[in-house]
Amino acid sequence: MNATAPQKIDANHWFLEARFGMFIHYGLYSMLERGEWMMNRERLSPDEMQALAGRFNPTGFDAGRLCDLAVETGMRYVTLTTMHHEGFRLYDTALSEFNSVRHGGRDLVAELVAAARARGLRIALYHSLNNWTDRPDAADALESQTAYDEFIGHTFERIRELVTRFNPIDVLWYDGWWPFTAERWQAEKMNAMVHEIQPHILFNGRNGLPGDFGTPEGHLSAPSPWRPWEGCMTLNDHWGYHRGDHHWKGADEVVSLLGLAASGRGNLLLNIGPRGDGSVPEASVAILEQVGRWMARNGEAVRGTDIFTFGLRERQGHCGDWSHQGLFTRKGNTLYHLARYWPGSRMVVGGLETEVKRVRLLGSGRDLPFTQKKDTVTVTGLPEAAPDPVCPVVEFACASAPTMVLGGGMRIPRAPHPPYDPCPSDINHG
Ligand code: JFZ
Repeated sequence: MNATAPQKIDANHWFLEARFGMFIHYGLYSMLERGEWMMNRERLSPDEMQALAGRFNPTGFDAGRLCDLAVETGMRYVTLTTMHHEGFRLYDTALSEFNSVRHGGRDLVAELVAAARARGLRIALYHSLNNWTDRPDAADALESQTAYDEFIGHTFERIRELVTRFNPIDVLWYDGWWPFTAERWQAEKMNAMVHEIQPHILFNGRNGLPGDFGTPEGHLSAPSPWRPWEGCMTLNDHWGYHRGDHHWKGADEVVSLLGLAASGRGNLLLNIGPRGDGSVPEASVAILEQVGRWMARNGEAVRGTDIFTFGLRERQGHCGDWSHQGLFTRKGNTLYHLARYWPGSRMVVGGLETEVKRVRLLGSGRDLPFTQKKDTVTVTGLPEAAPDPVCPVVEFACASAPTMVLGGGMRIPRAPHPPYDPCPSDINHG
């Protein structure tokens, strides 16, 4: 039995259309205000965590507001940490007292699932396989067969209860696979158990199996060969709320991440880390609102896009080349240029191998004058200053599916040559 095959994500699957989701890291750690790993990094005892649970009071956690924010940002799904590594469950459970109903009187997963459903958002539940509070823990399980049997039994029970209580949901997002491989997690059996309860559910790849979609780490490029994928990113430098982290990404950086996801036909799962009381830091809200305004005007440049490689012929896979002015995405015969670095009233795009029929500034509805000579298009009549506060998009309607090729020299040589990149190992990271 192979729980990962056949592929569940067909051409019309919601996951391929979603493009943009909200990751929510919330738990007891949020009260500690130093990221979601603080219990581990500062060696907090179970007693200290119990005391913290006694004070858990998520008065600012507003599932409706969170989901409204996701919708307004142009997101199509939400991914919530139902239990992170600290082990605190944000849902009602018969299996542990260490939960948000016993402490705080709220089933936050139920609240979020209901709010998401009411708004037509898809739902992904993050769940850490191991945790630092339950005994036996993963370290015990590694050292003793009896502990292992008990540990795996508990893990299976927990997952079974989760997908039974929250049914249907769309994605089960495993994490915390330390210290086992798929085999020791009995991951095939685990997925099969979940499938029996929710046949449609998608799995990420963090129980050791490839899962239904790829999860690139630290970069947002499509797997090679392509398969459905999702890249997750923080809005500052931490997943869980950290009082000292003010290193926020600008809306323009978020849009670039979205553009990267779109050009690789993948999804961006963008994180927010609510504070201890569940309220969302104002800085996060402000960024998402800006991104939302950009999406309302320019969303078609990232939604429903096909894979587009602004490419070098000699490269394999989906590793694209770069532009001095921003990213490119494609949908059918249309090319979108996300011009993060605005050139002024005249824009030149070289390397285009397709005939351009029409050029427009997205959101303006006005056709722009342009000329095309060989592989180079020159657009004129553009505003001198960037016409969008975040990232203007110029749309090129083409006669056929656009392709772009540029190289390290001024023309593509008619003879084979090594890649221009200095370090071949950087090229095939797909
Ligand atoms: C994990 C968690 O430990 C972290 O707290 C957060 O929830 C994040 C989304 O997921 O962190 C990871 C997981 C995988 C890798 C790195 C960090 N990895 O594979 O390199």
